[in-house]
Amino acid sequence: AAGCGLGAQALVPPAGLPSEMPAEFKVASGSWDHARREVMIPMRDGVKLRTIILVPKGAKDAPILLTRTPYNAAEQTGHAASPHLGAVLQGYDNVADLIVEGGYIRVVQDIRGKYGSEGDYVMNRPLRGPLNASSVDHSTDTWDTIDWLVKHLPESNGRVGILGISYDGFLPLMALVDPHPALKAVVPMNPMVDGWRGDDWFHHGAFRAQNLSYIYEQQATRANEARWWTGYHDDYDLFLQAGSTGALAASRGMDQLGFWRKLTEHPAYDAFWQQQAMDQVLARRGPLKVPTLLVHSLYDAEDIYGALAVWKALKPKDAAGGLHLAMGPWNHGGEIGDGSGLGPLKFGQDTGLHFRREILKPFLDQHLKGAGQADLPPVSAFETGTNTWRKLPAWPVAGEGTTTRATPFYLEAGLKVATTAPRAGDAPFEEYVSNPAKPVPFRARPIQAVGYDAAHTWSQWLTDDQREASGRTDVLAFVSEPLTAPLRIAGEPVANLVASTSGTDSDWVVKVIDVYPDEVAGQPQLGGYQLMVSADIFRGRYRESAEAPRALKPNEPLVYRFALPAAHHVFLPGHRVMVQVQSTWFPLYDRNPQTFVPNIFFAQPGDYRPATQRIYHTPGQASCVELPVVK
Ligand code: PG9
Repeated sequence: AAGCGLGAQALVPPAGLPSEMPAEFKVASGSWDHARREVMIPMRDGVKLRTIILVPKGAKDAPILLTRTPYNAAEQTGHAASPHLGAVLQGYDNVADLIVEGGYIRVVQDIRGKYGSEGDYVMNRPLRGPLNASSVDHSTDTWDTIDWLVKHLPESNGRVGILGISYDGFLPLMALVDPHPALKAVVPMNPMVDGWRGDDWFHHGAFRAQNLSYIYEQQATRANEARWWTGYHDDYDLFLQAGSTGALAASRGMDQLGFWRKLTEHPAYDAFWQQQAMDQVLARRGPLKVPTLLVHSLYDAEDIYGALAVWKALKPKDAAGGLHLAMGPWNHGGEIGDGSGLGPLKFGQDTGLHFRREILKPFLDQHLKGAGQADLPPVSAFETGTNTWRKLPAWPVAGEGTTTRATPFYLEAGLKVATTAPRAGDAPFEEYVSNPAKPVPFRARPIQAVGYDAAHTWSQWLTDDQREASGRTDVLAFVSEPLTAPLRIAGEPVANLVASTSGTDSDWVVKVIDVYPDEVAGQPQLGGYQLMVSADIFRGRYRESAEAPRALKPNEPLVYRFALPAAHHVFLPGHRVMVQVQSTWFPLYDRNPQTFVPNIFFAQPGDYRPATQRIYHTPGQASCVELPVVK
């Protein structure tokens, strides 16, 4: 029956040659050290969620460790084709060593609307309420899932922990809303908490443009079959050629995607974002009901805001002491892997293993296995610079008998940083031209798209050497004299810029940088290194109100005060404190056209204009960064 053009199509199976493929192939799992079950768990609205359950052979009274994910449960429980659970779990969202050694039943579930689960998909599905008129959300789906698990897994001890990274760290926070009684431990790792203030979608109102590809792939199809395409080796070119992010998204058909439409309809911090902020959602519900271990990464390139925002919101209500915090020198999710170093940095120990063995394991043993009270301090925090784990009574404090004081480090004439206030008579400001046609690359070009395989270094870009930027005329690099004593900081630096722009809108990027000595005997490649300790961007139109953007008055020195991500760092003697200021950070963030437009997502080509920026440093107009110095 084969004919030209019919190719491999067999119109009718030729008689006399039966298929070689069995109707249903049975995996020979006799030698496996675990049983693999795949079930569709019914939610209260009838939608069924694909749930993969891995039960260690011979399990009895075993605790359950659950992860819910939009990133494919089959992949997360199939990192290797192996009969050994440890090999199968080597990868995202699993703490494989702890799960295997602890004899846990491992459960990973596709959330509603993604991969093997039924139902429809809504990005970070909000709680039932003003943003969700349906009868279900991640709180109810988790409740129904846990209820099913404890009733259908006779091998379990009826105690469930939920943990996950990022989006999968946001889902455990949802589980804390009306928690199921069998939920005994919650571990949100690097959770998405507030998408506008400082997590994945915006930072202080500037849009994280490189996440377009994520939205495209997550929302276009149930199993992410539609892949983002570019045509440029350098993401800098893709985004610059496209003009606004709205134009790029439209060229990719993203107007079909509900979340993209919602993003463009809510560029400001309105009710859409305020009502989703999980730190506030949980704070409004009163004291924590389930022991929770928040995990924060100091070099988190994706959700550097969330965990500490939840800590700040809930700790004051935590009389029972059920809330703990672990903070390490990791990238986003780095705590589940080898934490011996990051980029050029070496920490002298596997900080990831320390976290799993000395912090996470005692926490889970206590709450899921009924082991004794874990000897855990409220805060376990790694201090960079000295490479020291510290057990702290709270955060941000630096330890017993210490106080932390917001100390101004002033930007001064001659591109200096000093703790003495600027003097009258010095040059009143520094000036640079910010040109949207030549935005400052956020890292050395060619800039890769966001990616997580071995070929991508996205996950460590926060440790990139900032010399790339400090040599540019559109970046101001203020620097101190070499320190003569250690400078220890613990908490959030706060930028206080007195700045003007010749435009009517502007972004301000402030970076606090540890400048290494010109030569470093122990690690020559760190000679003169400019390591970011804390950095963020602020979209000027929101300086008076995050909810109601306003045009800036041209050439008017205005105060911009905004928090930078938390640091727990010691600037060692011989190092210097640098503060860099610039007005673009591209293409991680979209460009501010620097003329006030109703909606930057849809700025027109003619709106993008160069602007002359001034950073003031005179008495009364003294720009500074307040560092949380430990006394
Ligand atoms: N927080 C990660 C992310 C979310 C949305 C866009 C890009 C990254 C994550 O869940 O992996």
